[in-house]
Amino acid sequence: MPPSLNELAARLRFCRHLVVLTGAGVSQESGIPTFRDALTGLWSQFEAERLATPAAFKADPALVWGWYEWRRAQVLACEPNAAHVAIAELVHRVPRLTLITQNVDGLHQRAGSPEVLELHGSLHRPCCHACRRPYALTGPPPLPDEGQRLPPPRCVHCGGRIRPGVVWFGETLPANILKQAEAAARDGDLFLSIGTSALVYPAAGLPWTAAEAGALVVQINPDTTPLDRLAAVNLQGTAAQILPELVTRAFLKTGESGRLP
Ligand code: BJW
Ligand code: ZN
Repeated sequence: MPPSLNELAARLRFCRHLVVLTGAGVSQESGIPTFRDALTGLWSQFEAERLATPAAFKADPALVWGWYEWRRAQVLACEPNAAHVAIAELVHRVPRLTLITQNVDGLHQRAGSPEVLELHGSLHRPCCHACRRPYALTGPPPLPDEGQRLPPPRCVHCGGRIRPGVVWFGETLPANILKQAEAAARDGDLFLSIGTSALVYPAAGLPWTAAEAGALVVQINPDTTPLDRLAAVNLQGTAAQILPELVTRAFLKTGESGRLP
């Protein structure tokens, strides 16, 4: 029988190394559409999966840059939600926490999580597509109209096109960050997979690595995913509903954790 929420809270209270993997679902309640939600408005003629490729950028850089600038403006207009805040709170409650995200929105950091392994980069750190040098953004973008093409700026060093600092399909993940995420998955005793469709590799392999190494894998998602058959516990619901309740039951209701700051 899967453990109840109270038993899971007890596992959380006494865990040694908590590993949290998040996906787009954790930001959904901040008003940011998930990656596999249909695009809306003027973007609805495109699929996110087709825009997030080096081939799309090569074919139509202004379309892809316009889409990312629109998304960056959207993210900057949103706030972290109760799920981001609960995760940030956990760093003070467990002996060791590794937070791994596939998200590029920066909301974990804005909620106060001090260290975040960003597997797929960040909307806020564009770089040159040719020489990879970082490009300094000069403040929030003017909100482009939905569907608006914007020519990407040029690199001051080599004249190459500036691109979003994210990892597209077919590109490799930052090796050092992936290595740290894989090491954490092998070491953790409790692994929470939150708000991810668990379809995109290598991130989707991390819970499998964790389970193989003996961690208890818990999933929080309102929908089904390929992880349903791996996770020892599937908490069906939204991240902002479930996480604060879990943290409260683990650390705040009993008052017996002994780990309060
Ligand atoms: C809620 C909720 C709420 C809703 N609360 N939940 C092995 C096997 C097969 C293929 C491959 C493989 N290894 C590599 C590949 C190829 C490819 C891949 O995985 N393809 C699959 C689609 C099959 N991977 C790659 O290309 C990666 N590179 C790589 O492996 O390099 C080496 C290599 C290259 C080529 C061949 C072989 C090896 C790179 C992957 C980069 C992914 N990049 C993107 C775009 C980032 C920039 C951007 O944002 O635009 O990252 S794609 C997109 O998917 C984005 C996301 O981070 C990522 C994951 O999506 P996520 O977060 O799971 O979101 P959704 O929308 O899918 O799901 C949301 C979930 O939330 C849903 O389940 C909802 O139910 C739930 N939810 N509301 C909680 N309130
Ligand atoms: Zn350059």
